[in-house]
This record gives sequence, C-alpha cells and structure tokens, in this order.
Amino acid sequence: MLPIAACASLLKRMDPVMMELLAKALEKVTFTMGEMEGVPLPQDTCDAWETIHNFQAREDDIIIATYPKAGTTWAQEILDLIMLEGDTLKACRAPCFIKIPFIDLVPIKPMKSGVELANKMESPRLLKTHFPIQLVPPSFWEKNVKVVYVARNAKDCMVSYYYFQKMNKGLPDPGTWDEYFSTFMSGKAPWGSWFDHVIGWWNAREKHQILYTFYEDLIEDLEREIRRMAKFLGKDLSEEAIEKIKQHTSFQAMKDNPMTNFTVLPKAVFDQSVTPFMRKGKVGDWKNHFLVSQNEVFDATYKKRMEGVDLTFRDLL
Ligand code: PPS
Repeated sequence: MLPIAACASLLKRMDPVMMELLAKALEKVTFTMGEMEGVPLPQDTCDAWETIHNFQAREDDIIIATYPKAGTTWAQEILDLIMLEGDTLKACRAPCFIKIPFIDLVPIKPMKSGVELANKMESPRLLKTHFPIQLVPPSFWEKNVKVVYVARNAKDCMVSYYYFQKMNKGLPDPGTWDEYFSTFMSGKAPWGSWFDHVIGWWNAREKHQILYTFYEDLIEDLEREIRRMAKFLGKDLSEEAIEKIKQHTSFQAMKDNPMTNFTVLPKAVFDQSVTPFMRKGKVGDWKNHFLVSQNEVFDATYKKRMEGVDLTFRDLL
C-alpha cells in the first residue's frame, strides 16, 4: 500500500470522539498570552512552567529546535524518517504532533501536553521545542542531547507566522499585516524575538551538540541536508532510503499527507479554510507582502542586531 493511502486508512481509525470533544471544549475557551523571563508564551505554558522546566531529557533524545514557522514540521518528518531508515509506512504511525511531542505546549484536555506525551514515549525520542535558548529545560544540557536547529530568514518567517496566527485559534489574532509587522519586529510575537532566538542558538552551538541548519538550504538541496542530518545522528543510510526520505518530505507529499498537514485537527484549533498549514513552502514570499518602507525598517534593524554576529541569512534582498 502507498504510504499516503496507509495514512488515510490509519486516520479513519483515529479517535474521532476525542477530536469532537476537543472541538466542543475549545468553544468555551479563550486563549491568553503570558510571559516567561520577558518572552511572550501562551499562558497555559507559563502556568505549567515548573513541569516544563523540570522536564527530564534522556541521553538519546533528539531535539528539533526552531523559531516558529522556520520549517519545524519539515525537519520533524525528515529526522523521523532518518531514524526509521526510510520506512515511510512507520513514519505514518501517528500525526507529527503526536509522534514528536512539542514540550512547550499545554493544550486543553482531552489533548495531552507535550511533556505528558514525551514521558510516556520509548527511547529514542524525537522532541520539538520553540523555546529560545535561555528557556530550554536544563536537563537537555545535563544529558548532552543532540539538537537539530532550523533557522529561516526572518522575512519569510514573519509572513508565514502572520498567516499561521490567523488560522491557529490557540494564538492571538495577528491584526492587520501592518500591525503584525510591528509586533514581530518588537519581539512581541509568541516565543519572542526572532533575532534573540537565531543568535542565541547560534552562539550555543560551541558548547552543545547542535546542528544548525537553514530552511533555505533545505529548499536548495534537500538531499544534501538529509545526508548532513543523518551524519549528525550517526545514521548510515542506503541510497534507497535517502531517495524515499526525499520523496516523502517534498512539499507536495507533506501537503497531501494527513499525518503532516494538520488536517486531523478540528477547525476550532486550526482553521485551514483561512490558510492551509502547508501554505506555500517557498523562499521569498515576503516580497509579496513587505512594503518598501517595512523593508527599509527591517533591513536597518537586521544590520544593527546582526552586527558582530558571524551568522548570515540569505534571500533577504
Ligand atoms: S510551526 O507551526 O512553527 O511548527 O511551523 P513550521 O513547521 O516551523 O513551519 C511551517 C512552514 O514550513 C513550510 N513547510 C515546508 N516548506 C517546504 N517543503 C516542505 N516539505 C515543508 N513542510 C513545511 C510550510 O509550508 C510553512 O511555510 P509557509 O511559508 O507558510 O508555506
């Protein structure tokens, strides 16, 4: 059976009752934002801070760390398939947000929090976080876990995040594009400043096992980046496995795959009639959104914030 067809049949067996309960529960909930050490985060994450901060990593955990909208889901699927040595059927065992717990997240019941899901998982685990480096649970470093960090140029991140905040009912409405531009530039978007995030993780790679990758590089040469990630994880993959991973993680394949496109979530969570989660998957969409004046403000801020940092982003011009 084709993996995507297998996904569809597996989904039919997924718990529709849970999804209905979730949709009902969401009707009664209003989401609020809080702050942790000055970083805007969902209030539920702040309320569960002690549990999240004390999360116990394991030595063989692999963490996918990103600023939101940098290509997290893409990296999740690639890394899962590397660990599975290209077994696309096994990669369809569950939606990406179940098989790779998002440890920052505390959704409303009956969904389990990222920490709850992770604690129940067998090793080796793949885990996701959007935390800036200073908010990461200390056990990550005590256990010397491997981290794959994905960075994406801020302009495309901003556009992607704007659409995501429009459709994700668990995050604040972004307002107009102009309003959102100011929110993002002032570091007030959920999970904070893009600049602090990419620089913080960049500097940390000298002390920890961090593979720093770029969305634009994945777009440029997916096969090369799969090989890089596999090498980092110590996986020697066959050519056949690499080819399968490449095909299964193409934009179109992931857009069509119910395990990666988030269509299993009810409209009350992600309203994909507003915009699909797998939206465009391109480099440079910012050019369709940035006004000349916004571009000037961004470029000046970028120059100032990145001064003296040996980290360069492409596709910003
Ligand atoms: S999240 O919500 O933070 O986890 O979102 P994240 O997965 O980091 O980012 C979503 C954006 O990544 C794009 N994407 C891809 N692009 C190219 N190829 C593949 N396979 C792929 N998978 C996900 C997705 O389309 C979002 O970007 P935009 O620009 O909005 O299309």
